[in-house]
Amino acid sequence: MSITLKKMLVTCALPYANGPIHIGHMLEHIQADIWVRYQRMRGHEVWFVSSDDTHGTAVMLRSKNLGISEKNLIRKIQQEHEIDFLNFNISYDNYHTTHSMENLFLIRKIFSSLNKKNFLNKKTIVQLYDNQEKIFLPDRFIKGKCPICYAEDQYGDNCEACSSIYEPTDLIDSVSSISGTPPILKKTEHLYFNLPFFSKMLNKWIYSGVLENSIIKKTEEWLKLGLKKWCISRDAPYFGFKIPNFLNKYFYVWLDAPIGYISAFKNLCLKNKNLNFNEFWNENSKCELYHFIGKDIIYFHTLFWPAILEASSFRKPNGIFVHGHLTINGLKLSKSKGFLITASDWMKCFDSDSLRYYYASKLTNNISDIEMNLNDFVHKINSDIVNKLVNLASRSSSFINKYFCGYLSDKLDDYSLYEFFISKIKKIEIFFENREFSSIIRSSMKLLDIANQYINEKKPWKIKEKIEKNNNLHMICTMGINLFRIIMIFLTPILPILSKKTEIFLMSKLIWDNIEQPLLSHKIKDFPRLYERVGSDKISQLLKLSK
Ligand code: NOT
Ligand code: ZN
Repeated sequence: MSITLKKMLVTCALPYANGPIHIGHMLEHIQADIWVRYQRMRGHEVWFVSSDDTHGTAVMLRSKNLGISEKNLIRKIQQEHEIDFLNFNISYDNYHTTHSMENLFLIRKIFSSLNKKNFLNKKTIVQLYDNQEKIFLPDRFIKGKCPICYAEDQYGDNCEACSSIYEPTDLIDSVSSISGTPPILKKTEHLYFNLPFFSKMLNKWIYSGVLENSIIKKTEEWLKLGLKKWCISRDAPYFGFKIPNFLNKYFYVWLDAPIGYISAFKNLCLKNKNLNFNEFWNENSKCELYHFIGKDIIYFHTLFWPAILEASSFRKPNGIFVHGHLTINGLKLSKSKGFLITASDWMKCFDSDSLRYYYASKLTNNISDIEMNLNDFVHKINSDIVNKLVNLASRSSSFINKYFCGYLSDKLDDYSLYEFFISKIKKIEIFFENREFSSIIRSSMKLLDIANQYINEKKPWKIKEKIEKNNNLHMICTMGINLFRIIMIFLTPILPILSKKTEIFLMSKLIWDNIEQPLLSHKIKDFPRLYERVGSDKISQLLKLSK
């Protein structure tokens, strides 16, 4: 069946350039990558970009601590991030940086557009100031009690317990996390974006099919509380882009970070002359734009971002896909609490397909948190990938190689069973489209149980007449290989390494549109080592590294 081909741009939230990629970040990049690989398999034109988020006080203080310049820090970190994404086969077309010419150009353009349309105004406010360190305190460097739900130990900008957004001065009993002293109040002038002006537009936009229901509800609550003007400037010292004609003031990192989505694509257009920037970003672009994000940054993406885009006459996203947070053995990943499994530590103990598979087995399209139990992980990988999937190929191919010179028969043993597998395609397509990856894994495993059961019942190892072409043995083993191939096509977006190895083994590409035609009278290779069992002894090694 033919489908209408689309052009899409897909992004992940930009990781901060102040620390390593951990497997919590990787949840999002893997989720988006699976979706992107699926869309590409269906023939759509998909551009997948992200970038390091380089500005702000955290990067500034980090580089100060390390005694290197910010530029050197972000260069080094970007290299490490790119290696991590490569190791996990995240198929970015471009991975850029917000400290770039493109981003500077775009923020200036957007700034001047906001200015021209009168969406900005200056206001003098009092702000929390660390009088010991002589620095205005960014929201993330103030801790105190949430003014809404009274949860302890919350940052100055939003509450992790109740997701409320507030002013840092609203925080109760605050202290500076730079010096540990209680901050003082100090006057300063700032630039505000007229977010309330866009309430009406946002109130409509959130119902236009871009958000899941639970995200609509959250955003509705914020809209009901009433939007406030958004402060988009920060005082020096700051690492970021200077605001034109506003002495010692910088653009707030949360303004230039989402613009990083646009600039990563703009930079890609420089490298690929066939791409047309305006076609993707014009106000009435027909191309589709999707952002994958975590639930902690919904506000920025459902309110600020569409308002800024609307205000500066860029197109708005078609979908914002939000995932929950990762817990490991019940614990939250946290640098400050000393429990962080980095992507590179993971690769010292396990492979990347296994993490991709495990995440897929847990991912749905809602924002519930994802719990990773490491024993369960080892068990699932060995039982699903090794015992069910790879084993089906191994037990079927050995006879093909031994008695039939590696050639598949020209008929299948059981066409109705083959048809039954094919009848699941539509369902799998819908699961992929809707990002219900756990259902794909569940359905695939059910099918594998049926396939393995089929081999168990046919007992090819008991068949006496072996050599003659197209005998039962030949057709049963060919059937096994073909059922394996169907499942491998389904799992290709999830398991890129295993699927590459499978293509070499089957001497045939795993192509979505070819699922329905079985591989017949076709030569395959000797059965290779497709996948190594994962060792439970590696769990303690990983936990040691993560301390
Ligand atoms: N660096 C941010 C974070 O929370 C994400 C920025 C995403 C870009 O890790 N954003 N917008 N809007
Ligand atoms: Zn709260």
